[in-house]
Amino acid sequence: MSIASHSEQANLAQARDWLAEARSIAVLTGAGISAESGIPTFRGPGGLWNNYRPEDLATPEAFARDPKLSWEWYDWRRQRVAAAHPNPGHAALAELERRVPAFTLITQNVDGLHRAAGSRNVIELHGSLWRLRCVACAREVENREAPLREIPPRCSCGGLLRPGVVWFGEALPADAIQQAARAAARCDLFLVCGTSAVVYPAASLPERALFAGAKVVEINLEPTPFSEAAHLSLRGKSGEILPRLAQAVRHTEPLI
Ligand code: BV8
Ligand code: ZN
Repeated sequence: MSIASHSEQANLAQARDWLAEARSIAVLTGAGISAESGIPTFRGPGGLWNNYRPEDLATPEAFARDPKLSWEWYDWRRQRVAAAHPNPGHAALAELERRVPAFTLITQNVDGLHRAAGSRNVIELHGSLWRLRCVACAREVENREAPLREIPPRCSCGGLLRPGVVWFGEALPADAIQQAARAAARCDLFLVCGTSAVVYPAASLPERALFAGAKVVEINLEPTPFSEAAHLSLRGKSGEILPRLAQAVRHTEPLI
């Protein structure tokens, strides 16, 4: 644990005060919150995308061109996630949800670790690695095989199954992005955690909260394009910072 400088201590104290007063909180998380669970992030040091270009693999064209290659990448990621466990950052957000009257967790992650940590009201903007969808009959199935028995996996109708995630160029689920936008516009405190804030429309949510008058606190290992706009940008690991923020609401009785 790095010895925080005076200003970092002051920033943390300010964030804890806003947390203690908040009646409604919305949170946007990205791959950074799962990094301490051993899941590589997309960008930044050791990121997934460093070996692949997003355009190459996380697109409908890539899947249509070579479903086997696409599935080999997703099968590898599913196996990485299956071996991972939620970390103290996920747990802190699950605890916050139990103690704050209105709490919405919006995630870009597809690993399912927020639910595994006990979070209940989770909006998965980019879908889930564990849901598959048939390209022929559109049936959706939950599949936890790691590794997959057959690559590419097939639907009972014989059609090809694709990962139930949102690829570049694809629209996000309308209900998910609408619910997320509503939560961002209504909250009094918005936390944005472990995201490089470059993928839209998810990255527009912190701005929406800001314009609606919420206090916005970023928690991230490195600066992002949003760091300047945030009221506070706490530099460090989410697995260390979030539990220290959650302490601020420990005086309240759990609501559920
Ligand atoms: C859409 C799939 C339209 C699932 C993903 C030009 C300008 C603006 C926008 C665009 C543009 N060109 C194209 C677009 C649109 C495009 C986009 O935003 N592109 C970007 C790259 C410029 N967006 C889309 O295509 C979206 N769809 O716009 O559709 C439309 C509308 C109607 C009808 C039809 C079409 C779809 C976007 C979703 C793409 N899918 N993934 C999967 O395989 O995972 S995106 C991918 O990036 C993941 O979902 C990931 O969640 C997401 C964002 O990445 P992050 O989560 O932020 O992760 P990253 O590694 O980048 O950053 C991690 C951060 O954590 C770092 O800052 C690091 O420092 C920090 N960190 C690391 N460790 C820690 C930590 N922080 C704290 N603690 C730690 N321990
Ligand atoms: Zn089918």
